[in-house]
Amino acid sequence: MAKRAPIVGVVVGSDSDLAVMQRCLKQLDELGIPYEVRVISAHRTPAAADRYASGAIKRGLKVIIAAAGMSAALSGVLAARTTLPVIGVPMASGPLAGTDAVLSMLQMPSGVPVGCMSVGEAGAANAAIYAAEIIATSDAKLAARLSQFKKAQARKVNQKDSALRRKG
Ligand code: RP5
Repeated sequence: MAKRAPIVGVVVGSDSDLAVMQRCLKQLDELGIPYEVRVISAHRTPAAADRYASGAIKRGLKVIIAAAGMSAALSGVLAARTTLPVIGVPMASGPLAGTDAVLSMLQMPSGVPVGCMSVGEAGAANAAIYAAEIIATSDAKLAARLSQFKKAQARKVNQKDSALRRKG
């Protein structure tokens, strides 16, 4: 079967972010969303960040997920150059363990929005789900898969609750 063209662009500021972002890629796979992964740095490769964001719509992307740590400018820089929704995932890298990254994503100036997820693995998973929710507004099949995902998640919690109550 031919590989489907990516509709989500996952950009990491460094390859050191990739281990945590595996959670995002796994979640995108599970939801059946084709994606691409790039290492692009707002500070170390600013021209590439500019090119990537300004060409993203033309290449068929619907959402960009940007993960970065420390002084995390990546999501904001990408958002500055596209009208696609940009979802930021703060990485817990560096001595401030993500506090710095979360603040830079939360404190975007008016006119350049970035959707800021939680720090680390939970944020990585949520970025994939959030991207899916955006795309699902015009994709009924994906909306159905998301609904199944949420039901399965609730079932798992209920099973744990029942097991605990059986133990007494
Ligand atoms: C950020 O700085 C990256 O997103 C990464 O989280 C952090 C450290 O990068 P490396 O020094 O490990 O490449 O730009």
